[in-house]
Amino acid sequence: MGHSAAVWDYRAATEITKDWNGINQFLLRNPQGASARVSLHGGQVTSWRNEHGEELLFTSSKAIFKPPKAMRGGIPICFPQFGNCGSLEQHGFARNKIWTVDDNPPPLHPNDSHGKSFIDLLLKPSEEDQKGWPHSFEFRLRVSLTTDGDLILISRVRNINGKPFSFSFAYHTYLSVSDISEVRIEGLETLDYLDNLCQRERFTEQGDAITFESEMDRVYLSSPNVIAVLDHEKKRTYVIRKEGLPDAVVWNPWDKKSKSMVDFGDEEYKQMLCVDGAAIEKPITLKPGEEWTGRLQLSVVSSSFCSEYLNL
Ligand code: TA6
Repeated sequence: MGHSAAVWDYRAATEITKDWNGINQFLLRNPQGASARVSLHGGQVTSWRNEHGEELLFTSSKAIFKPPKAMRGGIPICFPQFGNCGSLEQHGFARNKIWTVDDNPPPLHPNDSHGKSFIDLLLKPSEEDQKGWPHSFEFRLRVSLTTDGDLILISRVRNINGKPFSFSFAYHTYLSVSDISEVRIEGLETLDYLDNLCQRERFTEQGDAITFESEMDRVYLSSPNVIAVLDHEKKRTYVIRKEGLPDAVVWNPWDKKSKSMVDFGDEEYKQMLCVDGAAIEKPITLKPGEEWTGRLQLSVVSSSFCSEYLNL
């Protein structure tokens, strides 16, 4: 009888630990040694490492790990409001909440489970939340790690209310980069964007690729579903694939704003860049019983291979 290759038990590959606030966090691993960590605090991904153990997400050395404030780094989730364009706190309340494990989520496509380490989380509004945002919803989040080391986030927001509601959304993704002045974004050329540094005035992107020499805080509209962030120094490219997320936020605070943020180092803007899959310009509206899905897949490829990704 031939020996079958050791089958990787993905369920067993999920380790539960408690952070220093006693909040559960889940460490997903794959057979190649890559990993991702997700906290019940905000359903926030707080780490994503490649098979060499290199951290791919930025976290500030001054990050505050004290709920309810979301920690500065990883992938906080902005819901049901992006930014301060609404009556709620900046970026909504989801990132400040303690989520629960979803033991029995409605099925996803088999491809979203097969050969992946994953964890399913659930957020339901508290009575307190409903005072500020009077809507009943179920927010299901699956975070998974593939055998290739890709990080996938699948959000499903269901309206279990008696009446329609609308929301905006972003995966506020803090990418770790070697030197911001050596980074370029491809895929957002010629698009219109709302400039948060100019009262959300609308402009059209002129440049071929986006490069950085000052503060940037923009919402690129109707962006393609594949965007590439090229880090020349590290000869690597982040390939961002998104579905159900028409907009892309690009944020780097640069020097002045960095100094104004207590949970961010003055020079740290050089090692991070936020590129968020988002739905902002046209809020998502759900009728009772309807469900929205927003999918983000992050991959890292060596820069010499990136162009073929963009032709998808
Ligand atoms: O567009 C990104 C942004 O809205 C910026 O304006 C900046 O405020 C950033 O998010 C961080 O927000 P936070 O509330 O986490 O400090």
